[in-house]
Amino acid sequence: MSIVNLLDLQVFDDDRGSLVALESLKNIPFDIKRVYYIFDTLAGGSRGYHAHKDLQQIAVCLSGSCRFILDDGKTKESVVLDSPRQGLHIGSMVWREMHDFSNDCVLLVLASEHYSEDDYIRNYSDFIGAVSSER
Ligand code: T46
Repeated sequence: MSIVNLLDLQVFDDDRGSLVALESLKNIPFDIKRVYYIFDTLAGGSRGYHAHKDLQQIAVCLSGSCRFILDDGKTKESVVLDSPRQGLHIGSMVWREMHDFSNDCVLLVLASEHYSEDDYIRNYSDFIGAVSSER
């Protein structure tokens, strides 16, 4: 099974433009506790390089594009986000990296929990150790 889980968001297109609504436990499969966005990323810069113990997130590229690498410790996959019509669902215990940000990239992220540094695994060896012991 692929670890890249792209959700097609319902878009209300009409002659004025387009609108997408994101609702907890409706088209977003968790209760949204936090929203953040990433913008003004430097050319050639990369972000992420961590996993979360419990957090679930949906990332939507509102403008421009970027590329995620997702890794569950067994499989590593790459996916380009370049549409506000799709959301990438990132579950817990998935290592993520973000690369290839376009100048105009605005990345919106919906999170299932409030911010907690304790939920992060920022060392790849620790991540591999944790997923191996779960199996
Ligand atoms: C993720 C990817 C997709 C806060 O204070 N509150 C927050 O809610 C967040 C997300 C971050 N921060 C602080 C912590 C750091 O001092 O903002 C700073 C930058 O965070 P970080 O280096 O973790 O950013 P990214 O882009 O590497 O990762 C972020 C999220 O942290 C992470 O959960 O999955 O985006």
